[in-house]
Amino acid sequence: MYLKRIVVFLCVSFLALGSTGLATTLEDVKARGVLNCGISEGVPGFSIPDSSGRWVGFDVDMARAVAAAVLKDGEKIKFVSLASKQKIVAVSSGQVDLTSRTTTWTLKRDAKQGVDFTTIVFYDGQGFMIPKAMGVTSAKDLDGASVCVTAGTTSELNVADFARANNIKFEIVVFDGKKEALNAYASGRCDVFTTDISQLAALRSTLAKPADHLILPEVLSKEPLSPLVRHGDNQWKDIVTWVTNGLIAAEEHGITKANVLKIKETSKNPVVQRMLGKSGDTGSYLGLDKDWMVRAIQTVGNYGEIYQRHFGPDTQLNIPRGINNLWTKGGQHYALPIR
Ligand SMILES: N[C@@H](CCC(=O)N[C@@H](CS)C(=O)NCC(=O)O)C(=O)O
Repeated sequence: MYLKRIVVFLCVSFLALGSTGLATTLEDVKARGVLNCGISEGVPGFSIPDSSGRWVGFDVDMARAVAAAVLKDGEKIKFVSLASKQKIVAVSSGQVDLTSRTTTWTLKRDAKQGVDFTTIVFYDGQGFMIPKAMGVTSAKDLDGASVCVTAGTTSELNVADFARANNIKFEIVVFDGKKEALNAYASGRCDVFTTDISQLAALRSTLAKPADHLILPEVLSKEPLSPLVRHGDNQWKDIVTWVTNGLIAAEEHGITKANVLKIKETSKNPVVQRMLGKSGDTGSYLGLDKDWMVRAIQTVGNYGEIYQRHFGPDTQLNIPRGINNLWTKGGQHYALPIR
């Protein structure tokens, strides 16, 4: 009798756990039918709601590619706006399935904070923005300046390192969110605003008179930005890694949003055939179907198309590809082999 009760108890507990905590992220996302993605508080170019409230931007497209590969629809995403200090814990706690939000890959975050990084999608570096009227042309001339910065960022740590290394003193003023930090700078509370240089360009464009502000030439740090996932679910990490890597591979092979279906049918290149599911079954290694990469590319285009759409010369930001170009064109992006 007792034994029977114990068996029933164990079975019920096991089933309960199975439906709550034991499912993999892939299973959870498929069952939910929606990808939960942590995103910024709004940075032009990277992620910002458009006039109809739909999120658009470079980081948004990286996440839509994952939704297209996994859920067969790049629109099946719920974006959760996160302040910088929330971005790690939102992933480690399972509040979101991934974060695609200007997050720098660092040792401590990777090893100690319950998250894993995937693909470096943007190589950035930290910089300083000042009002032109200050008349300063180098960060080393900023001794005694007050610096506005957002809490929970690498920016907060790097600015202190920079002061120490250059034997200068800053008054570092830390704000809970980016909005507060930027407003404080705009209203003259601080002499300097600091964050990743691409974000400085993006946020400068939102100020009342962008031309009155200067981004100083110094690059304080390396900020390799990557989508992140919860530590401990290797299959999910692989999915996000290989979808984002696949967008870079697509650019290497000249596969675009417009030509992907044609290339799938006509290409004789075995590498391309494997990537697009024409031969082999690379999707099955990830728990996905054969067309995982075709859908990702159809939805957002290749890496270069995404970059052009949000940072290219036709955009307000116009951030040169530079280090974010393909390795074959002098940049850092080098796709891993899909085989
Ligand atoms: N890459 C840095 C900083 C990135 C970052 O998120 N910066 C702040 C300050 S500008 C921010 O909140 N950005 C975007 C936003 O959510 O509005 C990091 O990973 O800590």
